[in-house]
Amino acid sequence: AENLKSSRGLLVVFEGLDRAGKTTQCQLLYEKLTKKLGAGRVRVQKVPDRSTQIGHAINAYLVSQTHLPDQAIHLLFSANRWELRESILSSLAAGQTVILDRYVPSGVAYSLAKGIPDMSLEWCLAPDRGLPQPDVTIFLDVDPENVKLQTARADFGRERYEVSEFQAKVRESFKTILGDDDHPGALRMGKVVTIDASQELDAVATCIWDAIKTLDIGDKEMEVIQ
Ligand code: FDM
Repeated sequence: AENLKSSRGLLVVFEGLDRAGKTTQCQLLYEKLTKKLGAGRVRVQKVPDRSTQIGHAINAYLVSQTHLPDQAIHLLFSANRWELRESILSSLAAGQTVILDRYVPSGVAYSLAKGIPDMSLEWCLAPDRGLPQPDVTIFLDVDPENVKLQTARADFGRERYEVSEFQAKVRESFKTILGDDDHPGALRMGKVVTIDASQELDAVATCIWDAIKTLDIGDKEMEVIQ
């Protein structure tokens, strides 16, 4: 994978509903890329980053310890991404590939799915404009009805947004944001690859690797989300 050896690191985003397998696939890709590129050349960043002060507030909201207006939690999620901006950019500049486990599309998709009239697509997207634009976005697509039935994922429902009717709306929002074969998405998120994540873990990993290894950013500069 010579094309992976560009001077800056790649910014890779994983997106999808809760329990789509993002965290597992982030780890598998991390291991594969580390083998190719060398130790320390890749890192995974979970978004939201629950370790910061803003992250603590987000966590308290997600586990229903606190109540916040929908607009306020939306802006906290965005602020949490802005907190990460500098470290993402410096990693990339130092040649380290950064894998993000969720990013801007989650921010927009979950808020939009609430169906609040004052929170339009435009409103939801505005605070994230200017954040680094990924080179590739991998959307792990699952049917929320199937997720609910998987016994291995029995702890589903712990957190605020883990309700399957809501997940179905989030899935539609993701499609609006990321687009599909026939429609361009509302957001420029680099090369968008949708993968049927109901397949076996290894099959999903293979699809992801196929998308990554053919990615050639050459000398492409980082762009921002517009
Ligand atoms: N989520 C995540 C949002 O609502 N907005 C965001 O900007 C982000 C990044 O928070 F339900 C939702 C998605 C999920 C929850 O995500 C926490 P993790 O992946 O379970 O930590």
